Amino acid sequence: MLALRVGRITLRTLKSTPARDGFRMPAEFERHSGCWMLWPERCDNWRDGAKPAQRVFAAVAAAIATGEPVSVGVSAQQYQNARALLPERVRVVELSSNDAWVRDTGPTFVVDSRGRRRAVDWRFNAWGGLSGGLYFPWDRDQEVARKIAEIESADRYAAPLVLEGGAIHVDGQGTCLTTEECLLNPNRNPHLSRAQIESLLQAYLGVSRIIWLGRGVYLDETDGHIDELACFVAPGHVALTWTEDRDDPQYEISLEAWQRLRKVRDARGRALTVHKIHQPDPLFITAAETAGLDQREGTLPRRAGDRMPASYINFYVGNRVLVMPLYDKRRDRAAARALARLFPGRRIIGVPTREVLLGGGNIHCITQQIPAPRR
Ligand code: KQY
Repeated sequence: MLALRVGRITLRTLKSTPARDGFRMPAEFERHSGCWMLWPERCDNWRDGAKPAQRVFAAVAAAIATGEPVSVGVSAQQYQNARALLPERVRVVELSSNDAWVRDTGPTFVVDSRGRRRAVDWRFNAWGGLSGGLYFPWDRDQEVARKIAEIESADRYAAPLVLEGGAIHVDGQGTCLTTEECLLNPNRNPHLSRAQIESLLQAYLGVSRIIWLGRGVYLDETDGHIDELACFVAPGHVALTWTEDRDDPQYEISLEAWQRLRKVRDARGRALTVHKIHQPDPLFITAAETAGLDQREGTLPRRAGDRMPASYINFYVGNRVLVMPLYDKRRDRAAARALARLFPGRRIIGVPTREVLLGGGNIHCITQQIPAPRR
């Protein structure tokens, strides 16, 4: 066990596992102490000097901050700009990273029944490393989880598994939802079998049942993160992105996920109720949008005409609000109504997030909840 003394608190890197120590990852819809985000700035991923994306990140932070404290990590160069664009109630902290996907680079927090909270620090390889990864280098991203854990005074488990937070969802009652396309992808943990990956998920998330879906959302550059495809909205209830268009390649993907979800049981033996949320109509990158990007070797190039992995599932469930992406008037309203029915205690706030989608993700990907410790 390595230890670091911060004031009167000693922060430890633990050699045990969360499950062995009685910790579990709570569901996102359980109570939070706060939320972390990172500030977008790299000009090869965020067009026009990242200015349009920064405005959207600020709107997301402002919406979440109505119900819980929000912290935003930002580079030294962007500190003053971020401070000026973010509401005063949002804490701005200097913290370097390679990009702004804290769902994937931040810690996964776990809690126990004694009111303690700890952090799981996964290995990160920029969604596939040197074979299929999205950029190089990613050394600062690898350090994000540890830095946030220290700021939050959380002891840390260093998990021996390449995993991004967007690749898992849990119900807080022993069940984890994930996809084969991502977690079994040879560009993540080629030396581990499915059974070994399952046992690491059990050990580090404190779950006993893994539900595997097949592929993620069509053309999702993360290799099919679950957080675009499906999520728990309550124990025993899953929301799934959906389309009725049989000619859309997403149709088959969603149908197969639905069929699997209808067959499985969760950790407590319950059958799952699946709530279909119709996807937005297909969205494509425009030439004007790609023209605003810097070209850089080692970064996945974006091409005009490419379809983006738009889904309403990539929302954030805050203490008082649910912050959802808006794309097109035709579909937004139905999705908002469906989410309002699924989260009756929360105000639904929609934020137009095309600028985040252009970077390859959405609201869930740019946020990371800190669960409230519970006794
Ligand atoms: O899906 C997510 N959790 C993150 C998307 C990252 C995209 C990087 N360009």
